[in-house]
Amino acid sequence: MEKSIKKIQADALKELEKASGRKEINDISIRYLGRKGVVTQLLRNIPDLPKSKRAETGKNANVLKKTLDQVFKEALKQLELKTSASDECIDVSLPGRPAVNGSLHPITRITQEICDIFTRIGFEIVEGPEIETDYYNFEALNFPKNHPARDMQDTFYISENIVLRTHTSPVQIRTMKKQTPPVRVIAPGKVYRCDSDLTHTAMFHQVEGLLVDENISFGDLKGILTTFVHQMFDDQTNLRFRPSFFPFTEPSAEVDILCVICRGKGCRVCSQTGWLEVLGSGMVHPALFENVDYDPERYTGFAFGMGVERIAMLKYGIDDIRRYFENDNRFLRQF
Ligand code: 2NM
Repeated sequence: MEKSIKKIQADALKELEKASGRKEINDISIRYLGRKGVVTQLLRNIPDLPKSKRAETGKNANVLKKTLDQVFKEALKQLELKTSASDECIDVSLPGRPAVNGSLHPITRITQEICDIFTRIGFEIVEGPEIETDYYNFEALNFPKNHPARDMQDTFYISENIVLRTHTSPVQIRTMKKQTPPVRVIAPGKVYRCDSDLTHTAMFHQVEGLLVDENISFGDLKGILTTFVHQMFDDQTNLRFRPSFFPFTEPSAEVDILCVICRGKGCRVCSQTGWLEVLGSGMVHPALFENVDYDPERYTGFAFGMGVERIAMLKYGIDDIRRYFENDNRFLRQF
């Protein structure tokens, strides 16, 4: 019996030496230690041995069981280490993964370009809340109580007197209430209107500007906005000032540029007019000065506003406003 225990161990180790895979090691383990395994049978037969041999053989058989158990476990562990080492090794000859560069959203880029042009000529950037009171969004800006823009159809109401701002002009009112002239500010930011189709989204971006001082004339408005258009598009761009109406300015003018697509001949983009509207503007209405406690006899000023999406569409030749908000990287990467 003593001899057979030693032989069992020797056989097992010899078999293990030849084994290469996980399955082979497991099979050997089952053959020796499994329910019908060699060692298991041996232990089961111990009660049938002569009494004098039982204790000694039992002890040796248990040692064999423990030894083989450890040896098999160790063999599996070594195999694991060897395979994970080869799985995890790095092929240094492979080309690296390209690092993808991020880029600014076209709306961010154009907003910054507009702001840069105006800050270079002395304007300051101001910001304000996107949730506004009826007073700052409409009342202080000289919108009459029955003005259609105040309609629930056009404005997002949070409550009777609280709205999502429909333009960034309330920021200019807040600025004028805080400081005295001269005031030279531009207000960039998100604005909201209850409106969406091919050319309108419920949220869009605006930059509005305001300049107030003594002796500011419509000539100053034309000079500053001509400089802006020449820097934004190119300095050969033809532009015109066309009479218009806004509640907060009098007189008011729309600024058009010669159509960048057809050069004035008339096409689909300019609706056959040869001109594209890029800005709204005008001389600040004296009623606004009253509302912010500026003396309308002493101060005059001009204001203007533009939609950033629209400027970017004209500059980059984008034909659908929804492209900005689809987050398709193939589109966004180009800017
Ligand atoms: C426009 C057109 C004309 C404008 C007016 C003001 C304020 F608050 F100072 F009076 N800010 N922006 C203005 C004037 C905006 O956008 C089409």
